[in-house]
Amino acid sequence: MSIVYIALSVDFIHPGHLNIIEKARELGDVVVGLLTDEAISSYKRLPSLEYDQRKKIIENIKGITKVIPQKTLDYTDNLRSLKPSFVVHGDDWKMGPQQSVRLKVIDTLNEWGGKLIEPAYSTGFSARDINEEFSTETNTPDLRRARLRRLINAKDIVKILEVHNGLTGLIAEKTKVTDATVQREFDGMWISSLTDSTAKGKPDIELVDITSRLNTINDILEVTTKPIILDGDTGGRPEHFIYLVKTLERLGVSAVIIEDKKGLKKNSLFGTSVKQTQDTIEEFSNKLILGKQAQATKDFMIIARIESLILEMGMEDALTRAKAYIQAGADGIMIHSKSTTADEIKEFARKFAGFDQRVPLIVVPTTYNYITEEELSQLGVNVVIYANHLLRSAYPAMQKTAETILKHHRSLEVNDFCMPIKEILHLIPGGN
Ligand code: SPV
Ligand code: MG
Repeated sequence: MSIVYIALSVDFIHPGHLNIIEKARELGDVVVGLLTDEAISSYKRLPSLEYDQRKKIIENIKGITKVIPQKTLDYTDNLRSLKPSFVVHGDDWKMGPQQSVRLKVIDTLNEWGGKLIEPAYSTGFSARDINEEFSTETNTPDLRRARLRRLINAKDIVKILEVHNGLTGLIAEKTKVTDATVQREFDGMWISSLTDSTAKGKPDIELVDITSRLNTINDILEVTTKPIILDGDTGGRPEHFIYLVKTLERLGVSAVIIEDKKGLKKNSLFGTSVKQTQDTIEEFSNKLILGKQAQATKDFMIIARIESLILEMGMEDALTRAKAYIQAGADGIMIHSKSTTADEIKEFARKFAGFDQRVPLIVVPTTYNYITEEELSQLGVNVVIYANHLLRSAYPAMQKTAETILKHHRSLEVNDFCMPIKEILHLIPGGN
């Protein structure tokens, strides 16, 4: 029998897939190249189901001989090792982002006289609508919580955007930019202490208590599906931190980042212009250990944030602390800097890459924001957090509107920079 190859990602099976599989079955023994998380996340959103779950579904479909991983969007490696007589794919990829992948498949098949078969791709419904519906319906706390680790494993760099309420959550959830080959979107959300406090008109000094922060988290959880990283400030007293860990896990938050400061915490970007005290390595490690012991799932992450560079304690201190916190069980290290150049972050990242025991590295390029995601990824950074930009862009816009109304004794002049009433009425579906 001839070998017939199909590549699938399948979060769910729809008639379009079954048409392809039926066609392939007529031609020979069907081998499915199941796209890994890594392959899928290189061009679109991570699927709701993990690779092994998707594999199980495909293996149980009639007429599938074998399921193997396809680790890139590019078919070449799998095709060269299998040398199938046929590849079957719906004709929908002749247009759009997969055009170049298709041409490469044709070239590769030509090496041994294989053929590309392209049945008409007509499902009668929108796979995209189903996908969006599906990701909301299957968004249990367990699935959401686990998604951050999956993303870190699958992607060169994970992109996280600051959110501080349901509406900004929706922006992080839905904003997409598409170019010729990929669709770009944010991977998850950062609930910043600075912007959560500022949005409430309060200073960023751990004054907004956990109950209030949990309300913000809940508002965001209700309308989004992407993973959440909470800015946990200092984590508070170890006895309180234990409760925070358990609560966040239960809600489906993926990670908490706590910083190694104690006493009255001030925002890091004040640096040494205000009094701030760094915790001792022993005390902070102890907090991490207690947090890890309190954790019930394997997926939740407790990330240690090092303030040595912020407090001008030096690179050696930062590196010593990173080693100690990893030893204490930290699932990731966030290294913060308020420098306007990326030099100290680069130096830290290079030395961190040489550690025997390595965990994901997280950075917050607010002051050194000329650096690109590509450069950060090359330095070995796993997660980049855009920590405050939605609130910082909203405030000047609102201020301008308030001033314009005062100036003109009416609101006509703000029309140009306000969204139309019709648009805001339809912004959130379900209101009419
Ligand atoms: C926050 O966003 O609240 C942070 C990052 O902790 S920073 O403001 O840079 O300290
Ligand atoms: Mg903060």
